[in-house]
Amino acid sequence: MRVATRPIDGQKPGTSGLRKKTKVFMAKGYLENFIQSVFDATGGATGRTYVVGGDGRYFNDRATQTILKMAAANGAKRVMVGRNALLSTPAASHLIRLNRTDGGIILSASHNPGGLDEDFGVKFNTPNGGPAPEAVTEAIFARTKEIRDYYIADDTDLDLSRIGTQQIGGMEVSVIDPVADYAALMETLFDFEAIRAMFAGGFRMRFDAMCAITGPYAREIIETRLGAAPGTVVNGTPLPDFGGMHPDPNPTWAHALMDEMFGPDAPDFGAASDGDGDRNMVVGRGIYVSPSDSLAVLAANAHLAPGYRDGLKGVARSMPTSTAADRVAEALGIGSYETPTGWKFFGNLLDAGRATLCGEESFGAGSDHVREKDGLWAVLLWLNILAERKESVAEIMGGHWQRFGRNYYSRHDYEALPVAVANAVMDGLRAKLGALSGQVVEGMTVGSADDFAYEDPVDGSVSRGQGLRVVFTDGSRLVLRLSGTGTEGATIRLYLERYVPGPDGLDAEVQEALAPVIRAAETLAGIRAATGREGPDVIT
Ligand code: G16
Repeated sequence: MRVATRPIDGQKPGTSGLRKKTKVFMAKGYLENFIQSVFDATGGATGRTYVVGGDGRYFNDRATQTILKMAAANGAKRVMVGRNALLSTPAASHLIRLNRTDGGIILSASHNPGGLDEDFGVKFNTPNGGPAPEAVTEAIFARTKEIRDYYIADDTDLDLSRIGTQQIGGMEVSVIDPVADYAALMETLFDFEAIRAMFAGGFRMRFDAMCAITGPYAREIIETRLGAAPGTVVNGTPLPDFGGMHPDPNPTWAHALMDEMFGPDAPDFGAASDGDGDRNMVVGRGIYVSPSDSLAVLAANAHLAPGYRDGLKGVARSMPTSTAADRVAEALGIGSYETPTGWKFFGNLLDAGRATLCGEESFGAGSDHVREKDGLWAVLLWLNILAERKESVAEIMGGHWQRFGRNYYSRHDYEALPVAVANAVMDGLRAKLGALSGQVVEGMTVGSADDFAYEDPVDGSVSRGQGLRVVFTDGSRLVLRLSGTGTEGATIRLYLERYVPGPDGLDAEVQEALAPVIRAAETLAGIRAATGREGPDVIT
């Protein structure tokens, strides 16, 4: 059935797909316009195969039914969908690759809260399993501005709770177990035997799935296959509103896990993951591991896991992520890459075999096993490393800093600001950048300052305006950028880094160690002065 429609403003994908309030997505034609634009901008759906699934948030089920009907009406051959329309983002990426489909549609607003009054999102992934690169998202956006009609099958809903194959308008729909293929992939990468032995020896862990998609995956892999005690996984049932939680694994939102890990009788290891399962937070007993440090430790120790025994080809990080991983890459004699924020920028490096591991300060890490960041993968690699090294998280971190020095690191978020205020802060600092070099701020000399631009070393594409950075001659850095994933007002992210080579000064409190850089940021950018805020809403 052909339905006449009109372009809807603002369907521009951000850092990771199109994210809006759920009610916006539920409005007449909104989802339909975007999905039709995805098909149109990628050469049409005729004869094609796709993977479809999402993180189970409110509207996930109904949106999936709409997408299936639209794929059928657009002539797609086959769609694979997770049971009850559930798939974690990394599992979807794996299925796209495993089944060589023409791409996938992932329904998620990631770590943003879910519910009728919260957030929803749609992301298109290309046949390599990764988020569509900028050229593709631009083409989709261009199409949303000229769309005149969409196609949708006039069928009844499918029963997505039933594993097996069904037909809709001549298209085959395969409902599959969302966990099985992903769990099998993890078994090829990690030494399950060694991790099982560690759990059998009394190792205790807490995994907080935050009522989001990773629950079923973590229960199957960590409790059933690896033998962790029942109850290791908490908040393990995905709920449409994530139980009212903000499924963002950081010390602010995963505070229950933090309290337990810093409390009496803490387990040996704690971890949490986000709404769609691609983010992770790792905590040891009494020690929080920053995502930037986690990437560096994973890079330094990955060879201890069977999947990475032959070493790494290179390590990539997003620009605002601390440079800790670069120091490891240098020691290993492998390439290191600095990309803009957004997992889509890692795809070419992974496809070209230049990088094996990638990571971001925003609680994302992953490898070339899929083309998304992968929360559970990171947790399993940590478990494999702990099983091999037989040291605590604190001992591993201490040893790492002794060897490489420590990059003290933190991110300060100022959320839901009026867009004009946030833009004024950015414009103010941007205007100063050219004259900063050589200036002394808070006792530190500015070595360089610029608005980050990236030239992709594989396809030569250039992405400009990716974040304002001020680098001091002692290696300290501050970076300012606007979030591309929020749905309300603007969020300023201030990234702060200070390097201490050691052997002394490696055990300071993070915010204290960063104090001069925090002060320099306020002197240069004046965020508090401009916003009237007393401090950040979230500190990671
Ligand atoms: C997405 C992207 C990440 C990015 C993060 C934060 O993660 O995939 O690459 O680092 O957003 O982006 P921003 O700073 O623009 O808000 P996710 O987990 O939300 O898909």
